[in-house]
Order: sequence, then C-alpha cells, then structure tokens
Amino acid sequence: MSYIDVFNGDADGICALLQLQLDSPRSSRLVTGIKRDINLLDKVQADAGDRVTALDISLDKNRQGLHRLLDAGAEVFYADHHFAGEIPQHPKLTALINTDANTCTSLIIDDYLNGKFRAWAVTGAFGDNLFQSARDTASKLKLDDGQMDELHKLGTYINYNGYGQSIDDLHFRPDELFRSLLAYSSPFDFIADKSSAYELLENGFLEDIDRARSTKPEFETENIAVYILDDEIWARRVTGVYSNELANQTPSRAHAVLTHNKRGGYQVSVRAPLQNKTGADELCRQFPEGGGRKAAAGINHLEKGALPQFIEKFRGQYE
Ligand SMILES: [Mn+2]
Repeated sequence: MSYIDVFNGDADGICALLQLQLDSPRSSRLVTGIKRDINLLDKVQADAGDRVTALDISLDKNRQGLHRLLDAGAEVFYADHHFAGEIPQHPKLTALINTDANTCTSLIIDDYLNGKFRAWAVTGAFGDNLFQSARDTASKLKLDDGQMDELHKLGTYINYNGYGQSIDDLHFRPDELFRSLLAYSSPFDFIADKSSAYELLENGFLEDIDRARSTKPEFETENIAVYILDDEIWARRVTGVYSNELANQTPSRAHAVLTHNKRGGYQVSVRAPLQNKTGADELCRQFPEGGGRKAAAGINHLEKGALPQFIEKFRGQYE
C-alpha cells in the first residue's frame, strides 16, 4: 500500500497538504505542477489499497482519472472548491467539496482537522485571495496586526511561486517548496528561520512585481486596461499576482495582462472589474484556447496579429 498526494502547486494546494501531513505524517509520492497544471490525476497510477489524496484541483476536470483510480481499487480522499459537477458516489471515495466563493481547499481542511494547523490554513486562504475569509478564520488565533500581515505576505509569496509557463520558470518546484515547509508546524517558524526559503521567495517576488509595476499600459480607457509584459521569465512568474494587484487597485476597471508564450504569441490573463465580476469568461471564450470563470479568465495562446481584435472585443465587453 502506498500513499500518493496530489495537489495544486499554488499556496492553497500546498497549505492544504501541509495540514494533512502534519496531522498524519507519511511518506508519500507527491504529484503536482505549476498552478495551471490541473489535470493531475491523469498522471497518477495506483493499485488496489493505495491511498490517493487530491487537493485543490477541479473534480470535473479530473473526472476520468478519478474513475480510473477508483476502478483500480484505490481509496481516494478529495477536497476542493472548484467546479465539481456531479460527485460520483463510491464506497472508496471521500469527497469534501464546497464551491462557495468564500472558501478554499485550505479552509476546508482546516474544518476537517478542527483548526489543528490553522495558521497554515490562513496562509493558504490569503494566497488564494480570500482576504476576508482568511481574517475571519484567523480571529480564533488572536493574532496581532503584524502577525496577520506576515501570513498574508507568506500566502502571497507561495502563491506567486506557482506561476510560470513551465516548472523551469519557478524559483522552487512546488513539491520541493512543500517539503521544505513541512519542517515547520507553524508558518511563523518558517518565516523566522533565517536559513529557510522565505527570503528568496520574498526577494524574488519584490523584484518581479517592481518590474511589472513599471510597465506602461499598452492601451487604456476608463473601463479597461491592457498591459504587455516583457518577454522574460520574471513576467511569466508574476503575471497572476500582478493581475490581482491591478484589479484591487482599480476595482471599477477590467484588466488584461499579456505575457509572451513559447509559441510566439501571447498568454492572456483577464480580470473582470472587482465591482462587477462578470464577463471575463464570455470574452475569452470568443478566442480559441480561451476559458475560465466570470471574474477571472484567460487565453492560452493569442496570435500576435490578433491583438487589435482582442482589444476591440475587450472594449465591447466592458464599455
Ligand atoms: Mn484554491
């Protein structure tokens, strides 16, 4: 019998698994990837009796893999907050799914473990941009403002580390980052340890976001803004976190941040205005390789020549 832990490579996925493994230490095979790499169960081979844990990856997107594992006789523990569709009924499946917009996988696991490693759960929620839920959950920990801020930053940095076009773009492979965090039962110990990865993450984040902030918009009106970041690794790492920052800064406006992909075109991240979280998916679906949610969506590959067409549709969506 072996353990296989499958998790999204962002802060929420990592902090969910940290809580579970701190609660029941085990040697397991880790299966993860960059944040966008969500079809993770396709990569898992398991036999009868094996225990598979799947965290922070849409059940709907992993349905085939899930059925294959259950058919093989594996036991599956599944916790997530993305769209799940119909949840299979199976004696070997435990599914903790909650698609409420104010929760995330780290908070689902916090409930499941009765708050045993709550500071890690709060870190994951901050990383997933759920500021209010993170603060509400943290209220039982009686943190001061400085401590709350520390968890907020750490969540942001771990989340930032998950973005890139491939694992090579990242500062740390998500499985490697997970293993180094696992040495700390509290995130405050990780932050305080001068020999930990914390400083490297922080410096990397601050350097990348500074470069992004100095990029002038390619196109802007009162209602939309389009940014094209340089064709550099830093841009692919910071695009997601920077899109969130822009959205928070000007909540009445929609934003698109473009990076150069390896196919000679653009990868596009769209954020709907925070004050009107609609239309991002509708806009992106008009392009091949576009999709996402109402508030946040994207296009994996936009031909460079199609930029004017994209801007026109973007204006049409929000003006
Ligand atoms: Mn999540």
